[in-house]
Amino acid sequence: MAELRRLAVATLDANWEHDHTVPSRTLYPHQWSWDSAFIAIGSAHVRPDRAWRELHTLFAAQWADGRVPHIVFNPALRVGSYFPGPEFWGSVAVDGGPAAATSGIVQPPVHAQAAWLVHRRAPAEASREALRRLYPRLVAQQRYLTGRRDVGGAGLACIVHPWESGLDNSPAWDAPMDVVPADAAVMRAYRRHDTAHADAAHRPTDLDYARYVAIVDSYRAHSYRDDTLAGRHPFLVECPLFNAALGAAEHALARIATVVGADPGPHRERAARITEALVRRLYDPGTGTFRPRDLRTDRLVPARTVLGLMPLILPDLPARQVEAVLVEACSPRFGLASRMERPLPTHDRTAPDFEPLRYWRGPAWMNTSWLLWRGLLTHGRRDLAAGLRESMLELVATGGCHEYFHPDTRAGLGSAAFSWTASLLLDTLAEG
Ligand code: 9WN
Repeated sequence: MAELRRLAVATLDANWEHDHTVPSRTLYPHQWSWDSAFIAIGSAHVRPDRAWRELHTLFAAQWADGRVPHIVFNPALRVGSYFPGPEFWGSVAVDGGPAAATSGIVQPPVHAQAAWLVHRRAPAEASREALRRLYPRLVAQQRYLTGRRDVGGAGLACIVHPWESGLDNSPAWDAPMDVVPADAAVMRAYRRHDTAHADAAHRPTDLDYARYVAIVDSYRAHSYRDDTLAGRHPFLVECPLFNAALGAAEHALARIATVVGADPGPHRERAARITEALVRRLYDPGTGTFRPRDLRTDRLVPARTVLGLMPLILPDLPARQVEAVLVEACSPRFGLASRMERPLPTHDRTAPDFEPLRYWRGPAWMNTSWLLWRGLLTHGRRDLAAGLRESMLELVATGGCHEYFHPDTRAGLGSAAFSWTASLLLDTLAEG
């Protein structure tokens, strides 16, 4: 355990870049939104100053409308150090964009929960001050997502790009992506940076990338405006992970509000409304699963992925849905148990399109396991939480601080020194 802890701290230190942590020096050399939240949670155990710095730096790039961009670009890096880079997004030309160059899309709002966990780790005047600084920004982030992004008008936030889910090429997006017009040949005009640093067979395909580019092209052409998305935007989906994070953020904000002298009541009310909408819109009583809703067809997507287990992070998830998530998680599809044979995969192991090596289409990832682990603790399932924790530790003990892992052998895949694997390991170790 001491060895694992040392590896995690060394990984985070090596990825620290003056005011933020890069997810990976090779593959992702800028600052990413939900990575920074996960990184702050682990950094709090060893370098609390950096944990707060990480969050402040990210929120300094918040847009006037409240959106927190999914990438904040480091201007010191050479052009071409990541695709798609700042010139592709063109954020500096958009009204309401920050001074820093950023992307124009968001990622799951796990930041309020991160801020709360960082504070709870060592509550002191400095951390209360940090919460006072962040609170209005976190509230603005929620207002953006529950307001402008409620494209379906039913009380949930809609994602406008698979990158916004954080699980970019999950089989959950296959059905909505199939109808996005694109030609893989478009990618000849660009240079993918990821396949120069990772095995192309473990990454999204060129056709996936052609569609990613087409969706951004469409959003950017409308200056990243959200008011007329319905009817014109090629990808509009309500995601269970994203919306579970949205609800959990209101619970965290209620706690933060009591520390900073604000009223927790409205946060609790909003949290209850989000949970109710999530159950109403994304829970399918027929299969007992949560699945994303494609707003263009108004249907739940067919794939059963790890996204469907994420509503467990909501403390007010009704008992019936808690049980349903546990049945799905403990089934052969995901293999959760108090003694786990294999790590938690990101896709249904029994599905014909399960791919053990390709990114979010099967491999085990530390963040989805960590979210489920936190959810199990929230709902008092200590036996299953202990089993999952054991399996997460084994994963890193076998594969190192890799980005993702083979779901059978636990061999490390992707980047070899990945920040959130390291930081969430530190958090997992601390709760032993
Ligand atoms: C696109 C940084 C990010 C993570 C995402 C992960 C991957 C980017 C990419 O890396 O996405 O945002 O280039 O593939 O899918 O969850 O935040 O670690």
